[in-house]
Amino acid sequence: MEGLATAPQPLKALAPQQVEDYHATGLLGLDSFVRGDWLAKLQDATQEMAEESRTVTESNDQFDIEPDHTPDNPRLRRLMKPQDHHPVFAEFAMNGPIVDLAEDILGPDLKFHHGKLNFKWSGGGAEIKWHQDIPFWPHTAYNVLTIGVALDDIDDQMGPMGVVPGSHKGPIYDHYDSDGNWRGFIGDADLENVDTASAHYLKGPAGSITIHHCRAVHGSMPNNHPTKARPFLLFAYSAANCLPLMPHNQQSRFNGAIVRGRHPDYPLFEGEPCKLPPMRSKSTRSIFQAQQGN
Ligand SMILES: O=C(O)CCC(=O)C(=O)O
Repeated sequence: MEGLATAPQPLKALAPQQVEDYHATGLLGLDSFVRGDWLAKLQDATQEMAEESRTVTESNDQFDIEPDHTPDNPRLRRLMKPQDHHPVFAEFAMNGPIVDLAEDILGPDLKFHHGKLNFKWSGGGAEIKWHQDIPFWPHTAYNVLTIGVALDDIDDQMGPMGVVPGSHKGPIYDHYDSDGNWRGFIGDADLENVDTASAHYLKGPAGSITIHHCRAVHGSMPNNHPTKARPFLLFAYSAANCLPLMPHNQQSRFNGAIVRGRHPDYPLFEGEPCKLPPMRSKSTRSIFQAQQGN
């Protein structure tokens, strides 16, 4: 694949082998990377947000809720734009230790794309079907990645995210159905060509990290833990010369913020185009709404 960023020297958080592994497989997992104060502050902010969601009766620009969410029994799917709703999330996205990881992989000029906090509630919290990220938000090139932080311990039962190694070097699959409707996942016929059985699952103690390439095929099963939600904080970054081709689905004052280095003189273009998603609409507000149809 063309256009891979050269890792800056010296690296700030990763070993050279880890950067190489990321480029070879399209994913990287790091156990207990976020610790101490940062982890405690993120967990507290998450708890505050879950409490705030009790008053919500239908999904809005902040909370994506399951159909049976109630004040006594909140069932959150996602907090959209966590960076806009709590200063701890904003500070973490702009200056937290994960920014070094993004810089080590993408290079010194680094841009924030978007953030989300997927809750995947206990007792069946929604699956996320196999998909690639880049069809949701195409860019001029593919130096785009997402960093996920487990905000609680995650085990097999809790629907950990699985990423198919090497799939970032394969095709970009159609995320529309055969009638041309946006569905936000890869159809069964295409999935036959993806070795989902080889997926690497992010499990581990709270503070563990996953990094996945924007073309990597990934997804997760429902959370079948009887009592524990699976809060998983995700922030996407790109090399600064890799520009979004469509408006962001959600307006955030952080969209496009340069978090390291400088705004580039020229954009980077990679040859292979990505089919565009529909223009912003209710059905594209969150992957849960697109995939589950509610
Ligand atoms: O929360 C997960 O398990 C997967 C996250 C993801 O793929 C997404 O939100 O696009």
